[in-house]
Amino acid sequence: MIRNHIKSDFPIFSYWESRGKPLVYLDSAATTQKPLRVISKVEEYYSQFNANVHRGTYELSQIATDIYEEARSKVARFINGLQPESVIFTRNATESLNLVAYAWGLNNLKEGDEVILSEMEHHSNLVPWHIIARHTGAVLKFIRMNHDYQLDLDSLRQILTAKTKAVSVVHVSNVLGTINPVKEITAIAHDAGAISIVDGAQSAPHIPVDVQDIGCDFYAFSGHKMCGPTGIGGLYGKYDLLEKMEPFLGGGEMINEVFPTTSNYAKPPYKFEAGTPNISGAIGLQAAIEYIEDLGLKNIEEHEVALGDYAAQRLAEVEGIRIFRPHATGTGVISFTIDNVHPHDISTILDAEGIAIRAGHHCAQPLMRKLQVQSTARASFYLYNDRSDVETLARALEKAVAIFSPRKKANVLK
Ligand code: 7TS
Repeated sequence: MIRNHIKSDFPIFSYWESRGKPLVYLDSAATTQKPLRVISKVEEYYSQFNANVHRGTYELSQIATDIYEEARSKVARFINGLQPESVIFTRNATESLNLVAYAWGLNNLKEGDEVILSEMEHHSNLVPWHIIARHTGAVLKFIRMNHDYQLDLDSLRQILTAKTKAVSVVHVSNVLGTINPVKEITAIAHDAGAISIVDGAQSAPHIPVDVQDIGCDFYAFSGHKMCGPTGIGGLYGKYDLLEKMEPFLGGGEMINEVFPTTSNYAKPPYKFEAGTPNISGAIGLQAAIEYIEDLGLKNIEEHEVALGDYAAQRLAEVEGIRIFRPHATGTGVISFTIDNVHPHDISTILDAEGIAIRAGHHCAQPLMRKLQVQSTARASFYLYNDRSDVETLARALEKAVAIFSPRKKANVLK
């Protein structure tokens, strides 16, 4: 069980109100709110320890470096990475996935090679591969999704060939909440001699993640989706692969020696951290991980599944609603449409009630086409949400339905 009064850890819930109504924040899949503990840690860093890292010989810089490296160790332990050096700090999951596509893909793919993705990918795990496929002549293939919004592993086995070099899939879908069997997918990829890449943007914040158990070669995530600051994320990579890879960006601190026309590079993770990193972001991320760990990831997962199940059940009562959620694996993400009410209208009506949801294609246009919708409304729950938020949402949706139903409108507006 998750403890009570979590909202009071987050200053925004006492500051922000919309038209006199308290904030009901249901857009955590986009970004989560930040607890005071994280905000204070960032302030403490800038107030007391600010200096650049890995370059100063003075004490303050060495302390800043130690704090930054401690954050890396914390991230490694959080996802059970074998060693801190396997964790590269990036800006976000998008940058992490681009790093793999460019630094691994450009140098390991040739014409006719295949990269397998899935039908439920976020654009962050599609567009980088489109670019790399154009550069290399590699071919993209897709694991199919079945009617219960789950990936069909038989379709993966069918499309795998001797030319498949990488399988890159989302761990938890940001639209459907489906938890994909990434351990099994990784095993299938490895059996075929391909590497496995996991987009963990929606898993690291919500479920316990063990990259050694999954066995994947790369795992990407964002700090801002797990109570951390924006502008900090990470990429876990198997060290031997990272060692063999070319850099992604060139510049200061990623080098060993530089000559006028050539250079050679530092060891990972520094080879992939050109320029001054987001030091305060890494420190804030460590504080976020400590906050999450204090609550317990198992508790967070149970809390969100229970809330998601309750919301799915409660929202099913809303007239004309269609919910896109797998039966087998529940999470705290609920995408839906309502007959005759555009998702943007739903969002606008909810906003007037102080409820923040997202409406749109959720950066997953191919998935929208597969679902045969232009867009959906999406409520995404996190550790600070509770049943009263679900109730407020359900009541506001009933109001939205009534507003768009002339028959009922008169009663509601009375
Ligand atoms: N992968 C998945 C599965 C995501 O949900 C997102 C962001 C990303 C990658 C990219 O994360 P970023 O931190 O690099 O932007 N998803 C969403 C969303 O669902 N609504 O806003 C952003």
